[in-house]
Amino acid sequence: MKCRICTNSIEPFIFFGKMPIANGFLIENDFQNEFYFDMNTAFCEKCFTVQLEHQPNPDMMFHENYAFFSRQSKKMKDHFKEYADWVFKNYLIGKNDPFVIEIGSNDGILLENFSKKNIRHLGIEPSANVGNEARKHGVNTETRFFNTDTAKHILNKYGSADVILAANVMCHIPDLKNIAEAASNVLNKNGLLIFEDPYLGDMIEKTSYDQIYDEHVYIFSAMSIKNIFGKYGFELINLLPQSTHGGSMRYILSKKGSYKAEKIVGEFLLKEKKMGLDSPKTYEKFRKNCEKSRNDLIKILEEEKKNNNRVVAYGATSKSTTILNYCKIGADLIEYISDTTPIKQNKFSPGMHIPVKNYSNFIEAPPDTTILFAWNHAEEIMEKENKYTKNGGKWIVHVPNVKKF
Ligand code: DWN
Ligand code: SAH
Repeated sequence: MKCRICTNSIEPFIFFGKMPIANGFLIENDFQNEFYFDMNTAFCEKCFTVQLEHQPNPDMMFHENYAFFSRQSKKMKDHFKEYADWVFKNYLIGKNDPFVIEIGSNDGILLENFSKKNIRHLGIEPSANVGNEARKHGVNTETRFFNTDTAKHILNKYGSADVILAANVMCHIPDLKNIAEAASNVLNKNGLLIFEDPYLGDMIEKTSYDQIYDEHVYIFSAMSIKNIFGKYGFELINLLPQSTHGGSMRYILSKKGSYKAEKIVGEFLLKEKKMGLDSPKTYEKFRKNCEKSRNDLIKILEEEKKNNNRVVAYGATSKSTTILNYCKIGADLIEYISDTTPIKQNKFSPGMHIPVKNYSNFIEAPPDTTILFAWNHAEEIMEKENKYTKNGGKWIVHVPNVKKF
C-alpha cells in the first residue's frame, strides 16, 4: 500500500480482520446485507503517520442516520464549554465581529457556547440528523462535508474566518491535502486551525486499540501533524494534552510564518521520539499487546459464563465494534449493550449482533457484571452507577489492562 500522506510504500503492522461500519447499528432484516471491509493499520516510517489501509466511503458512515450524538456525556458538555472559553479568551477577545467555523459540529455541543455569546459561527456537519439537533440549540449549521468546495461556498456566503475549530473529526478525513487547502482559503491571514483528536501516545501506552475503527483513518501524534500539515502550508505552533476520549491532543496551527511556535512543540517532538513513536518496533510491540488484550478479554468473559454470571455491556460505542469483532465476542457472552442514545436502542451491534437496549433495562435488573465499553467516560459513569457498585455489581474494563473489580 501507499502512505496516504507521502505515497511512501508501507505495509500494515496489524490485521484486525473483517470489520463492519462502527456506528452501523442495524435491525435483523439487514444482517444479510451488512457491509464489511478489511481493517488493517499501517505506520509510515517517513512521515510517522498511523493510518488505515482501507476506509469505507464517507457517505456510508456519515449520513442522515448517524448514530453518535455528542451530548450523551455530561462531562463532554463541560469539556466543550472549557474548549470554547479557552478559544474565546486566547484568540477572539477584543476582535471586531469574529467568525468561528467548526468542522464536524455534530449536535452543536461546542458551537452552542459561541451561539450563546452571540458570536458569529457556522457548523459544517454532513450527518443531517445530528445537524438538525444542533439547530434546535441555536447553532447555525450547514449539512455538508468540509472540503475546498465548501470553503468556496463559505467565503461567498459568510466571508473569511478567524478560527476553524474541530474535535474528533480531523482524524476521520482521508484527504487532508484538500482539508488544508480549504482551511487555508477560508482563514484570515492570521487565522488559526485548532483541533483535537485521540492521541497516538495514549493509544500505544494503554493498548487502547479500540480507537482504531472505520471512521478513524488516522491516529495522530505531534510528529505526524507537523509533517502532514507542514507539507500543506501550515505550522504546528502549540499543543495541549487533553484527558478526553482516553487521552487526546489539541493542536494549534497557523499559516506558515505568521506565528512563532511555542517551546512545548519541540519538547513534545522529543518526548515522542523517546517513546519510539517514530519506530516500527513500537508498533510490533503494540500488535503483541493487542493480541494479549484480546486473549485476556475472551478468557475473563468465558469465566463469567462458566460461573453463570449475567454480563451486560455499558455504552454501545464505536470503539466496541472493534473489540467485539476482533475478539469475536457475541450474544453468548454479553446479554445486551445498554445505551442512552435512542437511535441505537432496539437495534443490534454491527457485525456481532448483540442487542442494544435502553438504559432502563440496566437500572431495573442490574447484571452481575458490567463490561465498560465507554471506558473513556469512566469517571462520569462510575459516579452515576455508584449504587450498582455499592450493591455488589462488578465491572470489567479492558484498558489499559483487562481486569475485573
Ligand atoms: O470520534 C468519535 C467520538 C467523539 O465519538 C466518533 N468517531 C464516534 C464516537 O465514538 P464512540 O462511539 O466510541 O464515543 P463515546 O463517547 O465513547 O460513546 C459513548 C456511548 O455510550 C454513546 O453511545 C453514549 C453512551 N453512554 C451511555 O449509554 N451512558 C455514555 C454515557 C456517558 C452514559 O452515561
Ligand atoms: N465534534 C464532535 C463529533 C465527533 S464525531 C465531538 O467531538 O463529539 C465526527 C463528526 O464529524 C460526525 O458528526 C461526522 O458527521 C462529522 N464529519 C465526518 N467527516 C466530515 C467532514 N469531511 N467534514 C465535516 N464533518 C465531518
